[in-house]
Amino acid sequence: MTVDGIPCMQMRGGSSKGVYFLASDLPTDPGERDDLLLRIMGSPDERQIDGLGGGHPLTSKVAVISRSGDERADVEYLFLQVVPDRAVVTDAQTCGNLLAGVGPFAIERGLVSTGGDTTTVRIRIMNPSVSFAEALVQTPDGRVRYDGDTIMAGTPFPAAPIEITFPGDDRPILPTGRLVDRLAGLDVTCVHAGMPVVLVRARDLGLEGDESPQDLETNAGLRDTIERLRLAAGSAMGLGEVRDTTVPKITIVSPPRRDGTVTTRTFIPHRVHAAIGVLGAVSVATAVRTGGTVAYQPGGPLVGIEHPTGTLQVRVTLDGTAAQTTLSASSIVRTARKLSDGLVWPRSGEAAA
Ligand code: NQM
Repeated sequence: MTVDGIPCMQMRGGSSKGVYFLASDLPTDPGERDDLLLRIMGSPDERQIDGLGGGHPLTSKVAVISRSGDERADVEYLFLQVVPDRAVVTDAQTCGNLLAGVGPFAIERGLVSTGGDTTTVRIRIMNPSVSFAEALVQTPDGRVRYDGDTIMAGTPFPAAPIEITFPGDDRPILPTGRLVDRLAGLDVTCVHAGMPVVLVRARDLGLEGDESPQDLETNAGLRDTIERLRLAAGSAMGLGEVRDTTVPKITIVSPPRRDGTVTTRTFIPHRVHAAIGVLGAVSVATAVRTGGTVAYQPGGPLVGIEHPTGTLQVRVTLDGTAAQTTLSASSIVRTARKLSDGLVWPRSGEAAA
């Protein structure tokens, strides 16, 4: 069977990299769509050598964009994580990093018209948990501008800033209703302010908290503990059986080493993030500013999240106190870059036995 090329754009979005599609260029049936995406990205294969995926969860991501029927949004964004080494495509989480490319992609594909030097793109997020975001994209001369001076930790090169704001809602950020839970023998805080995250103190795991991702990933005992904790937290947080999903994330917290508020290392959930996810960082920041959690630090709305490749600044505005805390707004600055625009040909064969 001859398969025609499928239009797509490759973009770096924040500190991740992915393939962006118009929904109308993909099958509407989710099973057929996911099968096609596995064949486009090169999964299942740790190296994804036969596809566009980069052999790591942060470079094996897909954004599906369409015009929105909701009057509160211009476009809809569905994020799909294509697992590199397994035949799994999951929509259980969104991705705040690929989100940075959604505004530019929507403008490039003519779904949103530019409106002056900057253009606001209103995005409805179709994955569970976060529902809307607004992205302020630089658009001088009616075109998306990618180059600029903003350096974003986790990406070595400067680019044009994209300011992303998330409205909050009235859901408590602590899904278990407790500031601290005892799970898998550890005191942890389970938080969900856009991304389900379990916070655990480095010292409770016998760690300093500033170990390299590679040292953490190769520590077999630690990986076992993290997975036991994750499975227990999944049901405590109402996420059900999480063995085959990419949530919750586990963030190891310790005191800041530089000018930030907290040091983090995040399992996403089996590899360790080279930086930290955007909504993961929003969740961590809300826990940092909520009295009584395992990460509490008093202070204002700006929280500096230190991670393996720098510091990410998140602004959070909270309402309520203790277990009743809610998030009323958050914002973050990201950058994005168009890498290629063209057609992709999916693999047709199955893996050799
Ligand atoms: O938390 C990685 C990333 C992400 C997700 C992950 C993200 C977010 O850095 O919003 O952006 O946690 O799986 O792209």
